[in-house]
Amino acid sequence: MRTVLITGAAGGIGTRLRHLLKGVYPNIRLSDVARPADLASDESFVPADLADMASVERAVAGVDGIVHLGGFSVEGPWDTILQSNIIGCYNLFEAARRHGVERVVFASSNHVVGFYPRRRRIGVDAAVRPDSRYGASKAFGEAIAALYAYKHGLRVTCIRIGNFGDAPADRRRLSIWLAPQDLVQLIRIGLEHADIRHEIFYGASDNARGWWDNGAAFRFGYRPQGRAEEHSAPALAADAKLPPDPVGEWYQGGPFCSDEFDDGIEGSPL
Ligand code: 15L
Repeated sequence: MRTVLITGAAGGIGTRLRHLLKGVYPNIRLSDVARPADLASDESFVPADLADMASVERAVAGVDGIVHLGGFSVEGPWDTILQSNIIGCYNLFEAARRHGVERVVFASSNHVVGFYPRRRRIGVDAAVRPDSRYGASKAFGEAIAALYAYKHGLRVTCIRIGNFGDAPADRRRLSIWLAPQDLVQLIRIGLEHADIRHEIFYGASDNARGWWDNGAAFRFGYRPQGRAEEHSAPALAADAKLPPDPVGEWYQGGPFCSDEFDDGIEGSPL
């Protein structure tokens, strides 16, 4: 990979990645709707609104690989999700095909499978159970990724990111935490591993309370360094201050499940 584009470069994960990936690839191009406030003189930036194909094509032209973080990263109104995550994701993959991009790493989310109970351990082959319009849009992104891999030969890796940050924030995040360096490892597997064709990985660190079978990532050499349990005391203390949420506490997606919840399948053992 000589030139790698990071979309959503001004967002929370994008901002960290810009710094962590510096020097890893000869050229890194950043893209977002608005220019990051702290852009350095040696960083290249192309503005792009994901819903506008022409601007996405300008951002994508000439790159070998893309880390697609762009889009709306929490639950939101349908039109926002539609523009950013549905139309935007289609535009990104279609622009990648038109410009002969070799690889895409797609930032999917744990909310694709949020409606599995916490007591259930799932792999990447479990049927999707999105917990929100946001989660459903990420499932759409995974579907588009598979389409472009199987039909057009793009090498694609979808990472179902748990919760990215320096430390897990509460009980739920002890199970789904993803340390920044571990995300870098997963992205580098997606961009560099010779055998990648189409893969789905869970974006989780070495979490003793984890819910996911991440065998696929391990087979590609992933060796997470972050250990959630080392942060359990502050995470549990923070958790004790949260309001009770029986539905959210049952399901893996937490508050994304209880938000707008009515007459759903509450407390299902499966
Ligand atoms: C996500 O997908 C969101 O982007 C992030 O903001 C968190 O809410 C995270 O999931 C989570 O589940 O904690």
